[in-house]
Amino acid sequence: GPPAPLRGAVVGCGFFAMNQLHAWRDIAGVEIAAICDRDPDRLSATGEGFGIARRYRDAAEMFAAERLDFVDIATTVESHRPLVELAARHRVPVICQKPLAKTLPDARAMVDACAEAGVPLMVHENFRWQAPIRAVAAVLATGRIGRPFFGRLSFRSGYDVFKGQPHLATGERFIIQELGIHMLDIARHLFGDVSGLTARSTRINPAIRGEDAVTMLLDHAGGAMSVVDCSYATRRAVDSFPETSLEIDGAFGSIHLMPGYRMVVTDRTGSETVDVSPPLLPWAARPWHSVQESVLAIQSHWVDCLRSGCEPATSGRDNLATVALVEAAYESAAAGGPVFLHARP
Ligand code: NAD
Ligand code: 89Y
Repeated sequence: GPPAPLRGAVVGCGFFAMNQLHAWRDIAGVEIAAICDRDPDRLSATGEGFGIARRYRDAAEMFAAERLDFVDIATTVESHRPLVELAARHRVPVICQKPLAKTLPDARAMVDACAEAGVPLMVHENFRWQAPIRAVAAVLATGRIGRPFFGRLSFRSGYDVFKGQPHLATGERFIIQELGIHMLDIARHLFGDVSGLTARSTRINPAIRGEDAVTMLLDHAGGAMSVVDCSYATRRAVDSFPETSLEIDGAFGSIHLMPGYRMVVTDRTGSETVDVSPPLLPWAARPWHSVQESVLAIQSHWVDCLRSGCEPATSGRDNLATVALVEAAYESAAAGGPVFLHARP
C-alpha cells in the first residue's frame, strides 16, 4: 500500500507561511500535524484557517511533545539558527526559509549540526523552481545555444512589498539579503560557481532603512560573466513584479525571458517564442502565482527527497555558496572593490 503519511510541522505562521501551508495541503502523503508561532493571534487564526488543532507558542515545547517526520521553518532570519539546531537535536529533518542565516559562519554551523545529527536540511530557495526559470534552465541544458558567455538577471519593480511584510522596511539590510539572494542563487544555478563579485548598492526609498537597489557583476569559474540587478524603487508603466527578466548569450544563440512570461530562444536554426507562464493554482493570487507555484514545486521535491534519500537541489550545503555571495555583495558594496570567493565556502 501507500507509505504512511509524513507528519510535518510549520514554525512561523506569518505572511509567506500561508503559501507553504496551502502547498502542503496539495501534496499527497503529507499531513501538517502541528503549527507554532509565538504570536497567539496568528497561531489561532492559522490553526482555524487550515484546521490544525495542535498549536504551540514555543518551538521547544512542540519538539518535546510531537513525533515529527520533518519541520518547515518559515520565521524570519534571526530565529533560523536556533530553530534549525533545535530540530537537529531532536533528529527531525528540516526545511528552513531563506536567508538561511545572516552570516556564513552561522550558516555553516547549521549545516554541520544537521550533518552531525544525520538529518537532511533543505533551504526553501524557491525562485529557481519557478516555471519560467525551469524552462530557461531546460533550454540551456540542451546545449542549443552553446556555452553561455553572458547572463543578465534583472528584477526591477515598485511593488509595495512593505505592506504585506512590514519587517522588510526596518532591517539594516534589505534587497540583497531578501531578494538579491534569489537572483544570486539562480545565477549560480545557471552559470555555475562564482569566483568573484563586485556590487554597488543604494537606498532610494526614504521610508525604509536598508538598501533597495543593487547592481552586481559576477565572474563565473566556468568562464561566463553575469550582471544581476535588483530594485524595489523602479517606477514603470507596467510593473512586472515578481518576474525575473533574463538574458543569456551563448556561442550559438541566446535565451531571452521577458515580462509577461515570454521566452525567446534563438539558435542556429532561427528563433522561437514560447509561453512559459506558470499555472495559476486554485489558492494562488496574481501577481504572486509564479512564486506560489514554485512553493508547491520545492515542497514536492522535499517529499521526493525524504522518501528516496536524495539530497535536495537547494540543500543547506548547496546554499552555503549562495549565502557566501550575499556576504560578498555586502562586503563589496561597503568597500568598493571586488570580492574573490573560494571554490568551497
Ligand atoms: P512574517 O513576519 O510575516 O512571519 C514570520 C512569523 O514567524 C511571525 O508570525 C512571527 O511571529 C513568527 N516567529 C518569529 N520567530 C519565531 C520563533 N522563534 N518561534 C515561533 N514563531 C516565530 O515574515 P515573512 O515575510 O513571512 O518572512 C518569513 C521568512 O520567509 C523570511 O525569512 C523571508 O525572507 C522568507 N520569505 C521567503 C519568500 C520566498 O519566496 N522564498 C517570500 C517571502 C518571505
Ligand atoms: O521576501 C521576499 C522574497 O523572498 O521574495 C519576494 C519577497 O516577498 C519580497 O522581496
